[in-house]
Amino acid sequence: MPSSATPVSLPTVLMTGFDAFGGDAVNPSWLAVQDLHDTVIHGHRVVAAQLPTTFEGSGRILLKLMRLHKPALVVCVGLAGGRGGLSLERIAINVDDARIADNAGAQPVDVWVVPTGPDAYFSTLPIKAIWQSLIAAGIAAEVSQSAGTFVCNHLFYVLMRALKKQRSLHGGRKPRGGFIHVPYLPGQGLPCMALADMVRGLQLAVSCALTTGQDAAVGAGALH
Ligand code: PCA
Repeated sequence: MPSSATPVSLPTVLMTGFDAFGGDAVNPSWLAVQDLHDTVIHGHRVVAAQLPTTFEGSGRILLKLMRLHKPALVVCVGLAGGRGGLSLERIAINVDDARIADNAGAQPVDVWVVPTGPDAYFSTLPIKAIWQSLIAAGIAAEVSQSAGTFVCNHLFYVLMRALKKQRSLHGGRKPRGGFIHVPYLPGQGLPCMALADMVRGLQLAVSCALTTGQDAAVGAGALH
């Protein structure tokens, strides 16, 4: 007998990674979030999407995905070659300043992300609590004070601006979000991290963001 119960659709977590850029063959940020696509974390279904490494396209597509999925949480991920662990970005700044051209050939220098926007937005992820849970799980991690001035910072700024303007959803809680940089994969450069650890770390970060209200009060000085 067919069930009369209406299938309950789960709230969504939107995760994004970037395509390869700057001469690299792959971008671990996309490989890692792709692994989490369609998984369920604390009653939320993960939707993973790849964004182009372009100033123009990345933000535009992110906003479209946010309108479509109405996520309770958004975690954007990118590669930061040279970082030693998962970098929990604290702040997005209102400047594009590209050392290399993006994948569309654009290379903005010292221009605003949003000319009328504030200087910066803070992540609304509980970055200290996430840091603690990653270290407890044996995954290299740090709180980072700069996401750079290339496409990742640009996307982070667009994300935080969009979240700031949103009303509360899901039981009165405002959707939260932020940005996490991952290191190189083994063979891509040093320092590096295995893909499985990146995936486990991002899953833990999502889980922590969905279950932590107030961030942990641990000083940045205590993190190293
Ligand atoms: N990292 C770049 C852009 C795309 C990516 O994965 C950055 O850190 O800006």
